[in-house]
Amino acid sequence: MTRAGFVGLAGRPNAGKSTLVNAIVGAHVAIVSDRPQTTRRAIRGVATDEAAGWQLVMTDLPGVQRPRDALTERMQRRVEREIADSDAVLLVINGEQGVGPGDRFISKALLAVNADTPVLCAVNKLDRVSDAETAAVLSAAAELGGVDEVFPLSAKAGEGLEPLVQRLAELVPEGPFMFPPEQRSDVPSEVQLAELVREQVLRRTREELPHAVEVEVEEVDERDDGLTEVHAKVWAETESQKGILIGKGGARIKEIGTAARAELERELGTRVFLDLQVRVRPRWRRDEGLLDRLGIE
Ligand SMILES: Nc1nc2c(ncn2[C@@H]2O[C@H](COP(=O)(O)OP(=O)(O)OP(=O)(O)O)[C@@H](O)[C@H]2O)c(=O)[nH]1
Ligand SMILES: [Mg+2]
Repeated sequence: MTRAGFVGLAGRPNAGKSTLVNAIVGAHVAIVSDRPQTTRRAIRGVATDEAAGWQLVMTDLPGVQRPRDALTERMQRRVEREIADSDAVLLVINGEQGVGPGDRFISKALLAVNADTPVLCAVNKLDRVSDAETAAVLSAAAELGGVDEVFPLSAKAGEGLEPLVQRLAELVPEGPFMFPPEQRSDVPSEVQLAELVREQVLRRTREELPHAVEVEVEEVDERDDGLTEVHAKVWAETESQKGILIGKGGARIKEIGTAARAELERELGTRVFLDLQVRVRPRWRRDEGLLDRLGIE
C-alpha cells in the first residue's frame, strides 16, 4: 500500500519555504528571492519515492502577514484554506532571525485552523548560524505551542532534509498517488513561465517595486522551427515604476529579458523568443478581475 498526502507550508515571509519545497521536490517549481512576500500563488510541488511507496504534495504558500489589499487578502485566505485541508503542516522558521512574535502568532493560528493535524517545524538557514545559537533556536522552536517535532536544516545547502522527508512520509495517510510519479508541480505552464519571469524581475529591482509588479504570459507559441515564442506583459502600477523597469535606454528590461529567457529555455527544453511588454495598470493589486485572470485565487 502506498502513502500520499498534502503538506502545507506555513511561516513568515522570507523564512525559506519556497527554497525548501524546491529542495524536497528536486526541481525549480517555486520562485525564490530575498524580498519578503515573493510567493503569491499556492504552488504544489510533488515529491515521489516510488520504491519506498510514498508521495508528498508540498503546498508552497505565501508568508503569513497582515492583509493590506485584495491581493494580500486573497493570499491570506488561501493560506488558511490550504492549511485546513493539509494532512501535515510544516512550519518553517528563519533560524538566522530566531523565533519571534511572528512565529508565535503563526503557530497559534495553525492550532486554531486545524488542531488535529501534526505540525512539524523546520528551523532553516542554519548554515548561517553558530552551534550555540542553533541550540537556542531549536529549543525555542520546540517550545512553540502546537509544534510536535523540530528539524534543523539548511534548505539552500540541502542539509538535514532526509529525516524531515522520512517523517512526513510516515505522517501522510495510506492511499494512491495523486500525481504521476514523474510530475513535479501542478502549476499550469503559463503561470509557471510567468513566475520564472517575475523571479528575474524581483532579482533585478529594488525596494517597493517588487510588490508592485506582476507578470502575465498571454501566449506561448511552439513554432515549427523548434523555437518557442513567449509573449508576456509585465504590469506595474505607475509610470515611474514602468520607467524603473525599462531602465536607461531599455537596459534593465533587456537584462531581465535575457536572464528570464535562459530560465524559460531550461524549463521548456527549447530555444525561446521572449517578448516582454511593460504596461501600467493603476492599482492592479486591488483589481479582483485581473487577480482572477492571473490565477491568484
Ligand atoms: N543562507 C541560507 N539562505 C536561505 C536558505 N533558505 C532560503 N534562503 C534564502 O532566503 C531567501 C528567501 O527564500 P524563499 O524561499 O523565497 O522564502 P519564502 O519563505 O518562500 O518567502 P515568501 O515567499 O516571501 O514567503 C532567499 O534569498 C533564499 O535564497 C538557507 O537554508 N540558507
Ligand atoms: Mg515563497
